Amino acid sequence: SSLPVRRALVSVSDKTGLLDLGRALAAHNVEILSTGGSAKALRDAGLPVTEVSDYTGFPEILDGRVKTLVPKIHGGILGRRDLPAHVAQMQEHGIGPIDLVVVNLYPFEKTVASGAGAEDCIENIDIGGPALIRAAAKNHDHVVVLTDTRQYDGFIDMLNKGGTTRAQRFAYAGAAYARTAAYDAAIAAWFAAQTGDFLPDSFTVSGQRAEVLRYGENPHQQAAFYKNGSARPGVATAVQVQGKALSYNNINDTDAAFEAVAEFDKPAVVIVKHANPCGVAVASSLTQAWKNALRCDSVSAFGGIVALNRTLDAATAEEIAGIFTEVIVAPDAEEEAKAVLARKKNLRLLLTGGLPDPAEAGVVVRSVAGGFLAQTRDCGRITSETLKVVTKRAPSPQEMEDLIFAFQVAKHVKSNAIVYAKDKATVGVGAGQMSRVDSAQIAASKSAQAARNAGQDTPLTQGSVAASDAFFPFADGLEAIVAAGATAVIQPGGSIRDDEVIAAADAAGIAMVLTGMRHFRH
Ligand code: 93A
Repeated sequence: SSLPVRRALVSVSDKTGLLDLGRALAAHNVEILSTGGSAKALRDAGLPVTEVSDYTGFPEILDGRVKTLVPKIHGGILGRRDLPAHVAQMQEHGIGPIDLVVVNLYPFEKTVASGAGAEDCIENIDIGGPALIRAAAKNHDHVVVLTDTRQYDGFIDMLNKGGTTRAQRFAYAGAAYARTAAYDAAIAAWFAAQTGDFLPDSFTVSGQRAEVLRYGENPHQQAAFYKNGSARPGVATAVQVQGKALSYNNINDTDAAFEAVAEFDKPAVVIVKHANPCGVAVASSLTQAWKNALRCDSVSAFGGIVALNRTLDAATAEEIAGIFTEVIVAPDAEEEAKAVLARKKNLRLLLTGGLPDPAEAGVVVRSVAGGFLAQTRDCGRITSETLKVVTKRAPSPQEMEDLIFAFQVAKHVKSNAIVYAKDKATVGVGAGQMSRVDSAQIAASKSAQAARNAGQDTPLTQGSVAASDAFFPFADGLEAIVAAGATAVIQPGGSIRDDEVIAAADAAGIAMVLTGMRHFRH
């Protein structure tokens, strides 16, 4: 079901690879229509080419601002070959089908980067090019669209093999819209930069709509929340039942808490402070999970964000309302629970209508100076089948359950992460340290403090298990965990000193399992 190419429209600012592409098209007897500069380059190389103005019978006007913006071009791209009415109208108006559109845009980004003045930048806003690209991409059932010179070689291969498949045209169409979106984002960013202000209303990231926030991470920073229209249950789609408007930090922390709580099937509670969990528990009821999560670090939980993976009931709401909480997020809440929370005017209650699928594919983005980084979401999930016991002692079934729980929590803790857990509740969380040993020790000493606060002398880490988000480069991190009283450890493995680490575990008589999967989170 390959689609052959009979007529192409070529209009490119960047002439890289143009002649090779032109030669390939000529070799396949493709009629080439082209605009001024592109047509000249092809003609100079001896390739047969028809000027768009000759083809349409309408000259390029307004210094080239109107070259291809005519029905004979756009009709030829947009007409559906499978609809008799479209075919008839095209014939009636003398519009021939165009099967391939090769366009790269006026170099707006390069012009801005060169330090050019405003007039020059504005003249380099391409209007006709994006129109051609978007039209061709829309009609990808019948039209191929190339928007990047690096696509030419692959396309020429397809042409030599008889044409393109629908899947290939679909992929080109997606790339085309990504290009026009990025192009318009660059233009919008330039406009925003001209005023010297961050203007969330005009500053768009890939066309996403912004909601202006009162301020950013700190009061002297401006901020906005860009929602991408995804239906994923979470902070962007939640209904706010009560409370003040969410702040930048609230949104960030709520997201961290809700994504973490969605990892668990049984009733679970996650308490987050500063984007890190300070208490996580799974239990037979939400109330019990809340109590167990709070026990881990009730000091940090003050002013925290609480996420639940079940409909919030009145008894649990009553418990949570007992301490100062910024945000509660849950799939739903019983009317009685809402009534309990209504007494706390400032507390925000967010209902998401469901839980996100932790395994759902997605992309996460962060900015760095001069650009941004994108990666697929960390959907990795270990299963008991893929774990490898490497010590003389194997974990007991109960330890194994806690190990898996602790590792799932560690995935949501900033690196270096060490998580101690017992009976499906965290008893110590060490987050965000530059040294893994520090994370292990800080979690243990916080846990000892939590025990003292509760009037006990045995630290909660005594008899717990521990998870490490990445391997132990040396045995010292493992030794700190042993010193805290843990009896089993889960970690990815893969260090060149794994043998030393395993020997230290054996010497201490503890069990160790390797996951083969790392959960860095920076
Ligand atoms: O000025 S435009 O916005 N008006 C148009 O009708 C138009 N058609 C194509 N710019 C337009 N183009 C752009 O011209 C293409 O996107 C391409 O970047 C450039 C190619 O011009 P030339 O072939 O004369 O070098």
